[in-house]
Amino acid sequence: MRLSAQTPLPASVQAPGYDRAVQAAGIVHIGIGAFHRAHQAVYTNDAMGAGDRDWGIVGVSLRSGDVAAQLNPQDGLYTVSTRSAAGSELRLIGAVQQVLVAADDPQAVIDAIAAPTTHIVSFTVTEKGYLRRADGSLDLAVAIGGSSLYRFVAAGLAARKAAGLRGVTLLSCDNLAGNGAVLRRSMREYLAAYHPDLSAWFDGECTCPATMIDRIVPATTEADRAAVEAALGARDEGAVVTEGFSQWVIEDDFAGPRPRWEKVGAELVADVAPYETAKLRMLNGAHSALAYIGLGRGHDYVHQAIADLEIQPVIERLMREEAAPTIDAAPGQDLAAYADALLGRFTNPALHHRLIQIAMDGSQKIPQRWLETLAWHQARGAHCPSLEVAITAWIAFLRSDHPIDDPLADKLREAAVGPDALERLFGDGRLIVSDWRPA
Ligand code: CS2
Repeated sequence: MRLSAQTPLPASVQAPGYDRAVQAAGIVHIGIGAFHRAHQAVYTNDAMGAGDRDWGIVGVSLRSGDVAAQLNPQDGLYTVSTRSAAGSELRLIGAVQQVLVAADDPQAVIDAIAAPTTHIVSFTVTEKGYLRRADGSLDLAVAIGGSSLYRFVAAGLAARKAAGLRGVTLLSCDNLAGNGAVLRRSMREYLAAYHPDLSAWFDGECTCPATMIDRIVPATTEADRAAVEAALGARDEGAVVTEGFSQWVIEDDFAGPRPRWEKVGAELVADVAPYETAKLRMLNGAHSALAYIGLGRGHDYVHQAIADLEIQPVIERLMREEAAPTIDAAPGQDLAAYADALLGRFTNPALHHRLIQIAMDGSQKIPQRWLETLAWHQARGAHCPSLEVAITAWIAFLRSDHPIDDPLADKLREAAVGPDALERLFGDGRLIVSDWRPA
């Protein structure tokens, strides 16, 4: 039997706790992968459980029909399993109402953004989904194409303006430095090129808050689905598996109403930068290093790589001595305690987080995860031995027979062969643009 609104829940599974059938959709979320379902959708579900109303989520996949096929036959319902050494806990999440596939029905996506009940359009489209060139500007030729977020947002905003509706908050939830500013800049460049009539309205009516998002969400496996089926008594094709930890820090700059996410664990702050920088350079920086060094040493999972006594000191040094000093901590932000907590999370043996999942899209991740730290130390005449090991491991990975899943895969593989790989990747005429230069 497939999970649906009719499924009787076992007593051990926590139910949504509000009447799903009467909630309007207040959020359109573009890029509804496992991360969104284990993170923002859970906060939103819990805000409705705490009494907020009309924050249902219309999920959008830009290209693939997979998530729509998982969730639509289940009335948008799915489970989140949190796993730790202490055991596993299962919850049913009711915030998602339906999933649209932009490639199949573009007008439905535009209509959802233009609906009067919609106040927030949020995004987890991964680093490469922002379609920026290496210099940070929007790739206008690609951005006018079929699977670009900009096309749908611009058309939805144009319809809102024409109908005399207010603007929306555009909320980026991707691991980019200054994700809100990146989205605002790219949206402005898109509108200036293709919808100049909307530019001033966008500036006056829409905001793009920065966010720091954090929860480790490995790709769901068939074994995970089977375990959920055994506990639930129904088949959940949309199941997601994650850790107990979850963090969301949001810049308090909304164009209109929003769920009271702060009632259910999110932090609304004036400046996200110290949290975001620490997360990118310490957590994600360590993750990418674990991925390339760990794969090179024959490991499959994060918890195996961090248990390797050759690797663990490299990661500790990366976080504590290389990344942490570059961060201008917020009052009360304790970076040493943060590093301790991260080691504990990486060690979680109940979470099977594949290194190859983290290794993908290195060209899009490495600048904000490693190179900003390297440039900071270089400007002070210092070295980063751990990050240098990590870069060497990345180059070895590019030369290996692992499949390279990266928008620059062909160019990277070509640049990585031969003795001048560092120069071709990071030197003059480089593939990866940053302020760091190899010595
Ligand atoms: C990981 C992140 O796949 C990756 O690159 O580093 O997805 C990481 O698990 C999340 O950012 C944790 O919040």
